[in-house]
Amino acid sequence: MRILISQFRSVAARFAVSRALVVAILLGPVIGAMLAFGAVAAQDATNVVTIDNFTFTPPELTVAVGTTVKWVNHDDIPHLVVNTDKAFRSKVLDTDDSFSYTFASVGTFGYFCALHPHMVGKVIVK
Ligand SMILES: [Cu+2]
Repeated sequence: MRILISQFRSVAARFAVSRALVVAILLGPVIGAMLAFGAVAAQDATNVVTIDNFTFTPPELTVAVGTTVKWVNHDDIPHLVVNTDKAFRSKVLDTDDSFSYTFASVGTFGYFCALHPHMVGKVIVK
């Protein structure tokens, strides 16, 4: 009887280990994907200017040379992103449309919406 119990414990212990292994194997890619998604999301968040309620947010963004900034229109009316010095100009951005521009030189790049010129923002490239 004692032998039977110790055999049972050994089987139970092995089962616990294998179950932990299965959980680890299953969760590995999930956690990896979550980390990768988090990294991408974090990177995106810093370089995105959202357009909402006739406002560019953040109104002032500081980035390093070579950074791509993406403007996304969340308003239900169209907007544009036009650089004051004509370095870049988006097409008309409808709801959820986006425009990206890569800043290749240092400077301060003011921009506005050609349809609503009171909407202004700037990107400072260092
Ligand atoms: Cu506009």
